[in-house]
Formats: sequence, structure tokens, C-alpha cells
Amino acid sequence: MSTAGKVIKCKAAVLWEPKKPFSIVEIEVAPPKAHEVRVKILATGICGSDDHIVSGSLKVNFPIIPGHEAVGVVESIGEGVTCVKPGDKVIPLCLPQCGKCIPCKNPEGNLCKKNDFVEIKGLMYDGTSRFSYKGKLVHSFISSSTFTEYTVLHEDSVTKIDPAAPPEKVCPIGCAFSTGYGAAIKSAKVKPGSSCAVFGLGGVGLSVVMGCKAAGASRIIGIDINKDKFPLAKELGATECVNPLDFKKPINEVVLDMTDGEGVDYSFEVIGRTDTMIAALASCNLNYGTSVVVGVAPSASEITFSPSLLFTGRTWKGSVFGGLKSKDDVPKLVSEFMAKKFVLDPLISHVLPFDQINEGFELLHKGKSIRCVLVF
Ligand code: PAD
Ligand code: ZN
Ligand code: ZN
Repeated sequence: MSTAGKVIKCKAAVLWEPKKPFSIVEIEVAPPKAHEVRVKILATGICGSDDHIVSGSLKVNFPIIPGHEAVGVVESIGEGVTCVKPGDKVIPLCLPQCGKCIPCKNPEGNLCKKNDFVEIKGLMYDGTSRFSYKGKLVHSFISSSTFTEYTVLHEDSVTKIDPAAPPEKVCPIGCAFSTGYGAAIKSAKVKPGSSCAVFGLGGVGLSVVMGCKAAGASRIIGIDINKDKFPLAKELGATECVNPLDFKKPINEVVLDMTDGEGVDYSFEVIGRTDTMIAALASCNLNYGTSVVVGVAPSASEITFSPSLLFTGRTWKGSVFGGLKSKDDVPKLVSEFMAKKFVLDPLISHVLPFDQINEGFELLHKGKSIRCVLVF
């Protein structure tokens, strides 16, 4: 029996407040309105950004259904949707691409005006939600919400992918991989033969390492306080790894020592801490170095730093979704993965049934997982 046009009751992991476990409850998912798409989620990864909601460092509206790195299949479409049809395999886009706004039209831009990144409202474009629990509104997260059996996306926030792509393997393309790989290739434009330092070797940081390697960097220094991350970082392209806890001096001085006082050509902060953002900046060459902020710092945080860090010529920039155009680039990356141009398997450390979402977050907190993928 078709579910199109009807409310679907399904399981979802709802967070009622920060610092509490998810509760798996039966929610109601309204049918898609015009230009919206209802998607059945097949697999979803747990990202550091989801954990920022759990820890309370990211300001969002509660109750909320987090999750934004996933693969699903279109269940039904609203009026006027032409980009996908029921049965299509898709990746939800946490960063939309409407194709019409100024950043979308600018070849260097990707922060579509329809984004829910800058001020996270957790609502559809019309200011309502398609999720409810016992009549109470439940918010979505960055245009996606994938910790649920069914979600509703605006057509700007969904892209069709190769139907043969294995869901639990390609879901990191929905966030971690695109963010990290793009940060190296598109945002930093890492050059062949250059040196790089990657602060934080989680799913996103390891994807930066892969991007630096693909761009031809000759030296890639991996930095993490959890040395268990080092073997995989080396397998994926890090030429050496250092643990800041092993040194008495600040990590940026360690990086300078490792590079004859010059610093690296490119550094990346992929943790989400203000102190490591400054350390990453100070680790790159004082004249022509570029430092890219990928990590999401706590909502209320601010940075104080000496302007001399920039005065000498450094470039300091941020990168959202790796600077990529989500709707255009995600299907291309899936095709490249299918053509074996890069690997994703090493990023997926655990696959768990959706019901074990709290165990998945525990693995992340204990530093044991890279990407834990939840399957339905
Ligand atoms: P993760 O928690 O898997 O990885 C973070 C890593 O940082 C872990 O390996 C930690 O051990 C390490 N770490 C923690 N503290 C320190 C420290 N003081 N010094 C060195 N290493 C440390 O997270 P992730 O890889 O999923 O995400 C990383 C960040 O990227 C996080 O802040 C997330 O919100 C952000 C992100 N940004 C975008 C974007 O578009 N800019 C997209 C996705 C994720
Ligand atoms: Zn993410
Ligand atoms: Zn746009």
C-alpha cells in the first residue's frame, strides 16, 4: 500500500535536551509539501557536529532529530519536484544548493542562502516542521535530520546518486568525506610537493589527509591527542603523526621545529576548539602559509589572537562542506568512489543497528570510532 500523501509513523532518535541520551520514539512524519521530498533513510553516520548538539556546544532548538550524513531512497515527492522521483537513491544535503542565490551562482561560493548553518532554526523554508511527536513539533537539523526512518527534505537539499552505490559505504560523502577532502582540494587548493598539518584525525580530519595526499602533498603531519588514530592516518597518507601531549612546548612550536622553523604550507583545524585554531594558524608559514578552519567551535566562543600572526602574510580561512557545491559535487564524488578513485571503507570503523545509536555516540566519546554508521 502506498504511503504517498499520508502521515508516516516511524522510529526516530530524538534529543530533548543536551547532555542526555537519545530516546528512540515513534514520531509522525508529514507528507512532503510542494518542492519537498520524503526520504526513507537506509544508513546514517554519526558526525562530530551531531555530537556538538549532544554536548550542548552547538546552539540548536530542542527537541531535535540530529543526523546529516546519510543515504536514503525517495519515498514520495511533493508538487513541482523534478530533480528526483520515488525509488531514486539519494544523499541528503546538509548544505543546500538552490542554484539561484548569489553564493550558488558564484563559482567560488557554496554557502547557499537557504542554508540552516549560520543560524540553525531547524525548520523547513515555510517555518514549520514535518516532524512531530504526540502533537509536539520536533525540529530538524541543518536541512537534513537523518536519525529517523523517514525524513522530509527540500529539493535543494537532496541529490540523486548512482543506484548501485552501497548505502553504508558512501554515506560519509554526505558530510565527513566531502568536508575534509574538499577542504584540502577546493578550499586550501593544496599544491603538489607541499607540506600540510592536520589537527584532529577523526572522520573529517582523515578525509583532509586523503585530500592532501590526492593533491600531491609530500609531507602530511597528523596531529591528535589520541594516538590510536595514528595507524589509520598513516595508512591514508600522513607521513608522520604527533601527539601534543608528548611535548612540553606548544604544538605549533613542535610543528615549526619539524619544518626547520618555516611552518607548513597548509594547516587544517578539524577539531572545533579555539586554542587549536590559533595553534594551526601559527603552524603554517608566516608569509605564504594558509590555515583552514574546518572544526565547528562552540556557538558562544570567541578568539583573541595577535594580529602579527596575519600581518606577515598568512591566509586564514574557513571551509563549509569543503567549499563544494553540494548538489553538483556529491553525485560526482559517489561516481568517483564507484570508479575506485578513493576509498571510504577505512573511515567506517563500526556499523550498528539504528536502535544502538547511544552506543554509537559512546564509541565516539571514548575515541574508539572514526565513523559509526547506523543501519535501519
Ligand atoms: P571527531 O570527534 O571524530 O574527531 C575529532 C578528533 O580531534 C578526535 O580524533 C580527537 O581525539 C581530536 N582532538 C580532540 N581534542 C584535540 C586536541 N586538543 N588536540 C588534538 N586533537 C584533538 O569529529 P569529526 O572528525 O566528525 O569532526 C571534526 C570537526 O569538524 C568537528 O568540530 C565537526 O563539527 C567539524 C565539521 N565541520 C564541517 C564543516 O562543514 N566545516 C562538517 C563536518 C564536521
Ligand atoms: Zn557532519
Ligand atoms: Zn543557493
